[in-house]
Amino acid sequence: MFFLLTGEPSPPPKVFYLHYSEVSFLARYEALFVAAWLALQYYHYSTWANNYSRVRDELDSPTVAASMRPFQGSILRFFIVHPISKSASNQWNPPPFKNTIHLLLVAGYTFLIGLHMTPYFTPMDCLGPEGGDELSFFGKLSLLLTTSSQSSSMLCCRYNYAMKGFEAHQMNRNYCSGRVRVAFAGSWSTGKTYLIGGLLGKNYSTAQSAPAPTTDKFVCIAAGAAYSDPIRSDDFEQRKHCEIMEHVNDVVRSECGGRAMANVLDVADTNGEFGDFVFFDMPGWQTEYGSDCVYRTFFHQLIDKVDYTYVVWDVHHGKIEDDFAEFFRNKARGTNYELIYNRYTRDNVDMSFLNQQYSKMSTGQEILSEMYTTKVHENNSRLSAQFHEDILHLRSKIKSVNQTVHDNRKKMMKENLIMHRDKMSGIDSLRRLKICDRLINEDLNLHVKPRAYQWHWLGLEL
Ligand SMILES: Nc1nc2c(ncn2[C@@H]2O[C@H](COP(=O)(O)OP(=O)(O)OP(=O)(O)O)[C@@H](O)[C@H]2O)c(=O)[nH]1
Ligand SMILES: [Mg+2]
Repeated sequence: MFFLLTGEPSPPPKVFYLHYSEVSFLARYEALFVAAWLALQYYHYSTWANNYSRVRDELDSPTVAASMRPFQGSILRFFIVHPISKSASNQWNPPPFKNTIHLLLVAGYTFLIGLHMTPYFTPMDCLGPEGGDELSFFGKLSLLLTTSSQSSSMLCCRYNYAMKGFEAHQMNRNYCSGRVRVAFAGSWSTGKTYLIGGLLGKNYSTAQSAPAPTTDKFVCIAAGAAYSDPIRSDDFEQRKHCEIMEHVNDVVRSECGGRAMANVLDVADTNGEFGDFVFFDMPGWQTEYGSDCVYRTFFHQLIDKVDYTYVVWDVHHGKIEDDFAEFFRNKARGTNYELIYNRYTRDNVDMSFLNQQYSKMSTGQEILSEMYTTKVHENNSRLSAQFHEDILHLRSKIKSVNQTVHDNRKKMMKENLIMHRDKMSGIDSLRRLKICDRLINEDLNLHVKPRAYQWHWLGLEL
């Protein structure tokens, strides 16, 4: 039956091929396939059961044939069929093992049907408070048996599961879980570090003996920590907020002949207001970075991988270098980045110059207006009150970025899934495809409440 249906000389690979590489086709006609597998499973099971009942009757009868006797109580009795031919000496021939094929086929179809059922179970690794990472097997098992609702890390974990195997560093994780990552970029000495200090309420600590006027490192600042200092190398709880630095350096290594950026630093800060955020301070862009593969790639990749960038302009010289502006060309102002006019005073803004500079960053015709931009006044004795008000405003703006970022992450995840859904392969591809489709159609939609997965028992997703 199995052979007939597939019509190929080596049929099992053909059926498995469907489950490996043609999953979107398989998913489209799933009901049909499942019905066929069930029918075939039933057919082979009943054939087997029928054969076995005759074997059992024979084995149970007092006049059991000599050739059948060795099978009494043996596990092999499940694999044989009742002998149908006799030898020259009028003895029943040893029974052939023809029932084996039916058992194997039943197992095969059960396996295939199992593949159609696994999509309804959350991947084991995704169950748990932090995607199940730190849980023991029994911890996971106890979670399986309790009802829990869907957390964002579970959404993320299911996304990663669906996208398994597709260029992990490029797209997985960075759109997914974790804190909101906000970078402060711009030319040299425009006040990036100064602004971050204003937001945190104090300068972040790089533990340098002399205060460095110029940022010479890419600094990842994780707020909400128990201490303010460079993160201890074994404090993995804090370090994980900065893991993007390592991902960026992986790309740098692969693009710059194995060389990586050495000037990176992870810093912890006690500020609790931005406990959901990670800030990135960067060296101010200088023209010579454009020709240095390591610097150039690190800048580009970091800007690409953070959720939001503030480009800080000192309005005294609101200049942006051409090669730096290029990193923002395909990004949307307001969604991916925003400009800050730092050291603003009423009389020092030259909008036409700023617009000319801005045009290097954008592909559109949009004109900047002083009214709709983020300004931070010069912090001098005269404008200090204004400065503090601007910082308060910037703080609430950054907190509102949170929503934009989470929406964006969902959009990117959805785009990636749509792009890759037809390319899934592997024995778990049907499961990945269906988890992927549920993410696309339900969980990743912005204005729909994510499913609560009340049927979480045993990780069941219905
Ligand atoms: N008075 C005053 N000084 C400012 C203001 N913003 C920045 N500064 C000063 O400008 C100088 C440069 O500021 P930074 O914050 O170091 O600039 P940066 O963009 O981090 O510079 P790099 O790291 O070298 O790219 C510092 O001496 C700051 O104290 C401001 O609003 N008022
Ligand atoms: Mg700086």
